[in-house]
Amino acid sequence: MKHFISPDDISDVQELIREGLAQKENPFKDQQLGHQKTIGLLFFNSSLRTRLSTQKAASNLGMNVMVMNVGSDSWQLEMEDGVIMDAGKAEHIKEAAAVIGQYCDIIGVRAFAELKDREYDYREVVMEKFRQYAGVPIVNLESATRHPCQSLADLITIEELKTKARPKVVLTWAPHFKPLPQAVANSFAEWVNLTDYEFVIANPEGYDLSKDFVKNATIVHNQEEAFAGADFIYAKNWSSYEQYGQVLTQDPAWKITTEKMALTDNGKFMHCLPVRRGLKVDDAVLDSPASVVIQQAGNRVWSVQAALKKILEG
Ligand code: AN0
Ligand code: CP
Repeated sequence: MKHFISPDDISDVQELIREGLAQKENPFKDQQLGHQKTIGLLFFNSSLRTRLSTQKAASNLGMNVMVMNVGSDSWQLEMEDGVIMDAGKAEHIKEAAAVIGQYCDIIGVRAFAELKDREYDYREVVMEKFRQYAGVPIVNLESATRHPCQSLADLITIEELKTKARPKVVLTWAPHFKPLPQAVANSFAEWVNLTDYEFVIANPEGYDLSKDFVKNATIVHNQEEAFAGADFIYAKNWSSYEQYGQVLTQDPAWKITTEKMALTDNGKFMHCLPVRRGLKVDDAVLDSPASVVIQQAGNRVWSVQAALKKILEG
């Protein structure tokens, strides 16, 4: 595997899930693979899970790890070509990515959507510039439109917990007051579409995700209807794709409650975290045995460890 930016970089999702589970079973089996190799983790945005799980996975593979918060620890980076750099940004991505590529064998990048200009965000400018100029493999630690390390961990978790060959998986929008990116939801849809699960997406009118990610998934605008008989409820807030980056509603009727979970077939509750208690989901759901969010976050180590292994193998 060359990069881990989108599912286009992988050949077989089931094989990658199996590799994640094998890493979980035996975390140090490939410790020689990363010996004397260095990974640089670049964060344009905050992180708890991605930062620590990737650091841990890389160290399990024997790698040296360097972490930098871009912009606050380093210079601020200019992404546009052909500009006269007479404002705040002191360094261009062309030099910065190429220089970091001199120090690292793999580079992980987190750069969220700005949610101002849909065309700009969906061009994946930051990830593509790193791919273009770094000269080494790039791992997507959540870009403007995708979060593959999260999605692979989500599928690993579903595979561990499913009680049916073909579980019903529901991605549901949940309320939030702040505009959040579509990346986690897009990516979850994109990866579930690589499986044979029954897949339903529930969101209010105006919140349909891009067709490029949703493909043939069933979209409903009635949450209760979606929850009926579900095996997995994956909650996430996202801002509108249609009216780009806007919060169109904060309707508390979309919050995940015990009553709604009772409509499922003993369904498990999933969320990528961080989650705002009481706003998106009731404490009673998060604190119930149905919630698998900690196991899911734990699996972030094994998902990225599987991806790093494939890259180190070339
Ligand atoms: C981010 C998002 O929604 O994309 C990161 C989630 C992993 N969440 C927040 O900004 C709260
Ligand atoms: N789920 C996830 O990516 O969490 P962080 O933003 O804390 O890394």
